[in-house]
Amino acid sequence: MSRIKIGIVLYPTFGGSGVVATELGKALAAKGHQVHFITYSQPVRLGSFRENIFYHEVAVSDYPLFDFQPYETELTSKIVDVVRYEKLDVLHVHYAIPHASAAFMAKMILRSQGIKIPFVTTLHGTDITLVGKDPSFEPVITFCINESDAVTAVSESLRKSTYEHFKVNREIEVVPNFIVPNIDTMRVNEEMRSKYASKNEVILCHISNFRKVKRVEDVIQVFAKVNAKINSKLILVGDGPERYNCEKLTRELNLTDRIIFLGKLRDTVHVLQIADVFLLPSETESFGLAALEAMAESVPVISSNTGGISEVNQHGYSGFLSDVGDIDDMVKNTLFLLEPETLKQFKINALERSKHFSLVNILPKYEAIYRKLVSKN
Ligand code: GMT
Repeated sequence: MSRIKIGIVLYPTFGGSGVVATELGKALAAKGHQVHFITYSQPVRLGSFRENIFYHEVAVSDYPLFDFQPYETELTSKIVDVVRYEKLDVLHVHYAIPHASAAFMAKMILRSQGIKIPFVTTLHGTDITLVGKDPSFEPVITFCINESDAVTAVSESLRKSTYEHFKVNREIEVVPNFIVPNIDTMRVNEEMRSKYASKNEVILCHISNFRKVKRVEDVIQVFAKVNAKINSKLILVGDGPERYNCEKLTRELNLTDRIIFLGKLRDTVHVLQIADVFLLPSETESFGLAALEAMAESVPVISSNTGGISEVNQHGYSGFLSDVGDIDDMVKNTLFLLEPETLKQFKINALERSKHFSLVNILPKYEAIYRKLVSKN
């Protein structure tokens, strides 16, 4: 199988799209492809020196004339440069805004220089369900989706929403997110767990970017009711606009000794290893990568049934799903799940379900898309 030179354009932050794009690039590089990441700061999951991986930073200039720096223009110029001088075969842009329009513009510029470059756009969620629907973005998003050489969505639900909300007249392939095998053999032990909870306490966990859409206050409300019945601890990982409100609510509920705010963590595996249940009550979620990552560490999931979560978390098998905001139902399900024998079985099921999203099943789907485009070029 011949090596492909792929340019990956992504957000480098803690968001799911950046995590998926980075892990995909690392996996492609490990298979012998050459991967060039293009973004404004080092992707959080990129880590250290690895063969076949290159990172091209987009420097955002700071001219006093601009009230808003033209990131998309700087990104486009960087893409043109990298494609031209690294002789890339294909571009893969994650998150439509502004990556798909930058890729389209770069493609046009390169075409004027006699260079052909196809691009794949992967839709991740809020680029369609929240931001993309905004009338000020919509014409650009519709155009770029239609002009991409291939388009993928991370769930069937997101594919459907894209057709519902945009005048899209082309095929969108569903390529689900995936789990990278955990090569870290160190499992967190009882001693580490005991630092956060005593033997008779259970640990609930939530990981997110604390945006409104994640409904972290619901996590706290569910926890408060569960804790009233079963001695528990709640570990919250991440940071974002809602953190202040969540801390305030924690104080109002007198739960400061029960709820632990860890802030942002580069690697969440070890926290998941001491958790019993993962909570994801989001308002909208195109896939729910955080839930999948929990399941891969044998942690069953209590979630809302919005968007693509039901394609990941299987109701009554790897966890339970409730309507958005139905705190009482989530409490009922959590208490049921925490019955020792039930929990034991659901932990096994969660791990089993996560295997459906193994990297080995998903990587060839992206490789096939790249190959098809490269052979057409
Ligand atoms: O809000 C987030 O979780 C970040 C966001 C992003 O774009 O980085 O996540 C979206 O993409 C993830 C990876 O494909 C999905 O797992 C998330 O469900 C999706 N978020 C939403 O739809 C709210």
